[in-house]
Amino acid sequence: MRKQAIFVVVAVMALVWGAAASAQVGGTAATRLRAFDEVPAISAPGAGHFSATIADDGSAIEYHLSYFNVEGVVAQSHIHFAQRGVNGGITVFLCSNLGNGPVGTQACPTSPGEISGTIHAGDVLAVNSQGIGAGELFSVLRAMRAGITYVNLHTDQFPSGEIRGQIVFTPNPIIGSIGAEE
Ligand SMILES: [Cu+2]
Repeated sequence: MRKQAIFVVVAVMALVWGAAASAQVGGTAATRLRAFDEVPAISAPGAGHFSATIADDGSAIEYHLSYFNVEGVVAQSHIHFAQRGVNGGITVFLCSNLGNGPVGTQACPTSPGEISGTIHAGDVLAVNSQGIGAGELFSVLRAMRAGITYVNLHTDQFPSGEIRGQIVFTPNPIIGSIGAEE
């Protein structure tokens, strides 16, 4: 009987803990961009760095992207949805010089260059063939936490991408304990 009661208490605690953990979406995300990570790989000297902070409530991604030694004329950059080694759809425009992004898309500076910005739900594009709906920032964040998003920088010389990096997510430490959640 006593053992059973302990089991129930532990099970309930695990459930509460699990709920708290799954609500924890805040953290940081980063990647190095390089030509070798393109699919197929490209031999070019360009490199870049992407870093981002994801709000604890999952409502925004603040990012910074820099790049240098890019050979082609910078055309556009996006966050894509796919695992390493696979080319996937565009979920978010980071910048574009082609006039093909959503209203408000910033221009990409020539290399070396850097941009920063904030992504909200309204910036998420549908990738219907891969199950992401327009505005589904939570889907992008879920993919980002799982390592299934990448940043790609496209140039005129390499239109499908010249440098690329798979995004690695690091969650914020869970502050407080059970019952401390808002
Ligand atoms: Cu792209």
